[in-house]
Amino acid sequence: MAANKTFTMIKPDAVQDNYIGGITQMIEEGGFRVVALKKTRLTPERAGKFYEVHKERPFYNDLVNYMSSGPIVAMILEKDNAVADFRKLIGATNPAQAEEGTIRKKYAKSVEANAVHGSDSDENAQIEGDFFFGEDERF
Ligand code: DGI
Repeated sequence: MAANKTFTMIKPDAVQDNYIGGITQMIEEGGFRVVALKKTRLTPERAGKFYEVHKERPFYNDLVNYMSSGPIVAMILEKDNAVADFRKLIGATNPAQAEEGTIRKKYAKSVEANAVHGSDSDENAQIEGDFFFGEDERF
């Protein structure tokens, strides 16, 4: 994926609370174009693979259980400087530290149930987008 793309998920808590529309509106108003989008559910095995980089962290099992606890919405997004600009739009991992105007400030409940994922590098944006979407699902 080129450097103008990033990958996001709306996490189970936010899907459950009916925030798909509100979050997607903030994303589009933030200047991002939705290139690919699907609602799906991760099995514990798939969630474990997605978060493999965190497998030594103490919260890994909780994270995997949480991310497979209900449906999520996966998206590939396009904008100049997408990865960095999207992380600015979502705000800090812990919503208590997220700035006003960010998605996590508005929608996140806790450091775990923090409403959205955002890729942390161009390389991971590519890997994570490929994890969910085939070439014929991107427009
Ligand atoms: O890139 P981020 O999602 O902002 O944060 P990250 O890559 O450091 O962590 C990935 C996810 O793991 C994060 O969105 C929520 C979860 N997480 C991170 N730190 C903690 C955590 N979960 C718990 N329970 N406790 C933590 O300290």
